[in-house]
Amino acid sequence: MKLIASLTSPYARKVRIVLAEKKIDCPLQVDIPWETTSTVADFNPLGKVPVLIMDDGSTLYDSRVIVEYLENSSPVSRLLPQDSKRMLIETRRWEALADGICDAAACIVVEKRRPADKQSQEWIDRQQGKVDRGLQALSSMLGERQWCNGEAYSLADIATGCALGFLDFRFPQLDWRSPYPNLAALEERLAARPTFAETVPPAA
Ligand SMILES: N[C@@H](CCC(=O)N[C@@H](CS)C(=O)NCC(=O)O)C(=O)O
Repeated sequence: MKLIASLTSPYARKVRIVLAEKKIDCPLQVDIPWETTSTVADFNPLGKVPVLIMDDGSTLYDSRVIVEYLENSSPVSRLLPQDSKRMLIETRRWEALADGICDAAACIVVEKRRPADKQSQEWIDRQQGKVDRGLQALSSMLGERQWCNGEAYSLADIATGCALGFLDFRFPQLDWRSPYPNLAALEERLAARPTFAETVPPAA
């Protein structure tokens, strides 16, 4: 098995953390899909990372499918609730929300890379609204609990931590910690885990 990923992708970071938590050895092939030398489209027609290349040459994408596959492949460090369908679906909803915040944040990054006269402020504001409402929802869903969904660390925490880390990486000026101290405390707990510490995006 081999993972094709960029070191800055929050979706790839989620998969890398899941691999490390579950102690699954998987070499990493770094590929930056925006570069002309990228070969990721040979493995994923959408041209996006992460992609998991299986031993038989078949491929898995996107990150949610890869995570599901990994969770089903190894009983080590269960990251999805096993005994409650309701908790399982709620964990997936956390993941959808966290990934959706990353989708909106990535749209802003891409838009701001366009020449200034081609950028749409309306589009940027629309995406920013998703980020802002997403953070508000994460915070109110977390409340005073230690972990996102239930009493145990799960994929919900991993996805949320990767989204918060991506905001810090791409928008260091965005102060989400002051309005949402419960998310700040969660992020601190997550940052202390080796799997998070080892996958922090490199300085741009
Ligand atoms: N839903 C996908 C999102 C993947 C994604 O958007 N990856 C970005 C990197 S952060 C990418 O490869 N973008 C290249 C492109 O959109 O062409 C997942 O969860 O894997």
